[in-house]
Amino acid sequence: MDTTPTRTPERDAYYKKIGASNLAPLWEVLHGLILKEPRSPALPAHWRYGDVRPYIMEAGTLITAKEAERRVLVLENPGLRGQSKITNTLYAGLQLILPGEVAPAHRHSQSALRFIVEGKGAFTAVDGEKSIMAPGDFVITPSWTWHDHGNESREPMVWMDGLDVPLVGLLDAQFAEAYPTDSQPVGRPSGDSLARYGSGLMPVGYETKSITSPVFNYPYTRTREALETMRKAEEWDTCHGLKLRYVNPLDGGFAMPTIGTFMQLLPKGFKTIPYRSTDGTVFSVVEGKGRTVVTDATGKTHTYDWGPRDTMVVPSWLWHRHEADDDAVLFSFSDRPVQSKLGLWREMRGNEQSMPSGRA
Ligand code: GTQ
Repeated sequence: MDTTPTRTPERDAYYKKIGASNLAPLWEVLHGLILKEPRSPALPAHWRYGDVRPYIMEAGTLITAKEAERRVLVLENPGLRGQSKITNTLYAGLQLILPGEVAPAHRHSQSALRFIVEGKGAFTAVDGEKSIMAPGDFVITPSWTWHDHGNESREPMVWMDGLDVPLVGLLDAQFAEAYPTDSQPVGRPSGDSLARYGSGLMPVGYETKSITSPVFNYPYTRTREALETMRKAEEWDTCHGLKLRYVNPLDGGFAMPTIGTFMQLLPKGFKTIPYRSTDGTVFSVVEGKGRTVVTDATGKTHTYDWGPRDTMVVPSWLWHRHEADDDAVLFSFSDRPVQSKLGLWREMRGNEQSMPSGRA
């Protein structure tokens, strides 16, 4: 069943003939089209913040946020160079805003998340509300909402952008436009959406057509407190430690329709057992040191020793496991909501003894 039929002069002549009519024989390509299991062109990768930060700061001397529109270093998957992708479906980058700068307002059909890496006090304005950001905060820019970023603090601010650009591009469903002015008018106080929708309460009669969470900023202080309180129950998942999913309080679904977001705690000394899933996943380290071991498609093992602010990507269906040297907190995101809705998402848990190798 795995072999492609042999080529013969007659067959080749026939392929050439039908090729002129934009036709091609399926049997020549079938085994590359219908795979037994995922074979992502993406590779596992690790960006140490200490290596990347000098380049980010250097970008700040070369171009302003306004001229760049978004001054971002794209985290390019080494297996997908030149495509502005960190996985096959997702984009990620590190964005720098210096004190006093503004990244002008625009909107697009791609959904975006910001995960704050360094600095404190800059804002993202979404739909008339300024969200002041601090490290570890998860901030959402829903599809087609006006957004601009600014830094009224005295320090540089760096955050990771995660967008569904490749996915929306695959669907040829993208639109974008610029706002007439750099900044949008602010009509609601900071923290309004969190107070309204993120406190286990909801304004009576509230209705929305949006499929994105109405909470724009999930502050790290609350997330960390939840993890810290929950750890006392000592209910550790062997593959994930203690892993929480960000939710839309309206329906308990993912906070964003196309991107799933998670925060997990691995207590000091914890070693997970191997795990893999079909959603290629981007990790950003918030706290602690440790390592992640990933087995790539060729069976080769990659060990990433990580620390705070590092980024990693584990592509679809590759076995990986984590070890924490300190209490470690990892943020992650993937296209899981899309795969789940389409009935495609799968996961597999390894065993205690060993890292399953290759693609058994
Ligand atoms: O902040 O709106 O990294 O539109 C890439 C595209 C950030 C943004 C990116 C964008 C943005």
